[in-house]
Amino acid sequence: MAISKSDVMLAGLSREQLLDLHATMLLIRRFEEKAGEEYTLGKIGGFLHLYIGQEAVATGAIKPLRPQDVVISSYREHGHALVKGSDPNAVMAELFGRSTGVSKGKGGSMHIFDDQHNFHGGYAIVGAQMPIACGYGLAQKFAGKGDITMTFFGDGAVDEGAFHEAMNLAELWSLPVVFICENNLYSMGNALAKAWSVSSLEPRAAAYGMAYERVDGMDVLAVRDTAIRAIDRARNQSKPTLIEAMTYRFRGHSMADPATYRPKDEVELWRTQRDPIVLFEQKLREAGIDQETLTKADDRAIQIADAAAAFADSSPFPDLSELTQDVMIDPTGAIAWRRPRK
Ligand SMILES: Cc1ncc(C[n+]2csc(CCOP(=O)(O)OP(=O)(O)O)c2C)c(N)n1
Ligand SMILES: [Mg+2]
Repeated sequence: MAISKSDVMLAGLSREQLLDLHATMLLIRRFEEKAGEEYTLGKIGGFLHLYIGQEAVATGAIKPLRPQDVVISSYREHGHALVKGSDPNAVMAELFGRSTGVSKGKGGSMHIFDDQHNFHGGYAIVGAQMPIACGYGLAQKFAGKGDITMTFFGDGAVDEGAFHEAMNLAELWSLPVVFICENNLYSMGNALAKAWSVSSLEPRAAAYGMAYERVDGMDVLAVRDTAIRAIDRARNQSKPTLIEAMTYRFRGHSMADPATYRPKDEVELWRTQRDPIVLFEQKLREAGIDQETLTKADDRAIQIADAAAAFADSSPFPDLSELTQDVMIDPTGAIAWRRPRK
């Protein structure tokens, strides 16, 4: 949205737009912290992969999208869903496995799916979302409405065949897909230097002739700028881009991971010097936004996260009859959906 020159406060954005980015990062942070707490209390089962530390990537990249655009991600996806517009209550209820969850409590943390907001998963298989993103991109290209797909994955996913298949097809077929690798330097306990023969994704993009940009994933404004260029290329030229966002997860791989494989001073450095929210708040204060406004936004994020947990906890588990709903069955030999999509 264009704003008048006098409204510009920082990086071409108005106060309102800047505070929206800030509130969104805080929402993810406080939501994830609450989810971590509830997991420890035994309210959330299965695996739980927190996004804490990486908030600037989802926020900066997804905010400039339109509602019709598709986002598709990995198992570390709560933040992406929240930025795309999913209701925090429904996302938290999904983590709790309740019927009010965004996937009716049958998907859990790794399978958030919200058709209404065009958030199309939540994939637990590393790299699975990338060829699927190409499928969405191909459909969007045929539909000709200018919609695009953005897909998120980790540095571990680029060693999967699926990444290379997707990159090749996206460029070959000129698909409107934005690929965003959230390079947090580790895939589970494996450090990047032990996994990659090169130190950036640039040569891999070059191998497929694809546009590439590397960005500081702890700087929400830089991520936003980079994403806007890639979104524009996808929407107006039907061309893919590979973005490598340099970031760090502040917690273990999942709640089950004590993360002893990372040097303590490295973790400390990222947490204390590179926190994307702290860095952005410094910029906002320098631009003239007072601390009270920032604190109020944080209080609001805490309230939303607490309310989401209370909502989830008071929601029922799915009824037993739900067990056979929304699954593909084949009672007659002909594949049929038990509950056809509307
Ligand atoms: C095909 C496949 N292989 C292995 C796994 C087990 N696994 C789950 S997460 C993960 C690490 C992925 O790391 P990365 O892509 O860097 O994402 P991050 O967890 O850092 O966000 C692995 C190996 C899996 N889920 N799927
Ligand atoms: Mg990683």
